[in-house]
Amino acid sequence: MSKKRWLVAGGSIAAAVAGLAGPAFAGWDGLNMTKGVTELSEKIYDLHMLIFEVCLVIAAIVFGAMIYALVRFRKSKGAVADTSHVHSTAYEIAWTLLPVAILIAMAVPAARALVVIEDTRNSELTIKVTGYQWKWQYDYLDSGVSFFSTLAESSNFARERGSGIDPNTVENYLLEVDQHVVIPVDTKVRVLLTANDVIHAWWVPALGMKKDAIPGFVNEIWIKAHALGTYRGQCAELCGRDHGFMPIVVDVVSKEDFNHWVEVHKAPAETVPAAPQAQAAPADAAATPTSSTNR
Ligand SMILES: [Cu+2]
Repeated sequence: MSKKRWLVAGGSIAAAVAGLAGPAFAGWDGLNMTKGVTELSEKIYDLHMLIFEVCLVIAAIVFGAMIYALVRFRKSKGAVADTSHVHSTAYEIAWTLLPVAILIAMAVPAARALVVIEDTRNSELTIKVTGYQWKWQYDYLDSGVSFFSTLAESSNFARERGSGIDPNTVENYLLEVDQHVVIPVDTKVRVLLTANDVIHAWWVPALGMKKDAIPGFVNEIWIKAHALGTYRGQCAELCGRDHGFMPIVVDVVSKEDFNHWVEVHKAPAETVPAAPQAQAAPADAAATPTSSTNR
């Protein structure tokens, strides 16, 4: 191929790549993982970007060298294979040690992030999350607030076959629940995850963590959100027919608003057992060993 034809070919490839990259970059935020709003989500995002950049550099070097060699030493230019480096011990050692060194260098920040992720000490609040087919139960262990959170009626009506409701007209379709989880901002919240039937997984992308909720096991994650707002997620473990209909909605509110919310929501729990205490006691006693053997 003449120099001119190479230039034309190169130019059209570049144009094609630019054409593809244009729309892709417009939606880049949708392609990449979210940075989220918690200490952990940002750590995980930074780690992800660091590893991604290392991969980009490696790819540029490897493909650059490969393309250069293909073009520069092509047969049509009279290149003859150089066999002097075949089975070279020095080369073998170099291309074994170099990747090992890169992997170790990447493992250091990854291990550091893992240690922080697993460290649930010094949490200020604990919420037990129990997965059911197909809803979530939330127990605030410190204050006794407890409730179930199920798919909002607006989504539930629209999802039914022949409902006549256009899902596009439903706000937060399949991402809205009747009872939001409420957590205070800038507070380390420990979340205990378990399930009462099959395996579910609790996942709110903006909060950075996703973990399985497994019957008979208690998994834990922690969240420390620094931005007020409403964050939505879904069950992330195929758990049966209505797996797609058990979303998660978390409200991050100020500490004052959270305390107020706790006061409002724990009030009925305190007044209800007061009257039938004598009746409830044997039922409780009978229920406790069963529930503990189930664990
Ligand atoms: Cu599920």
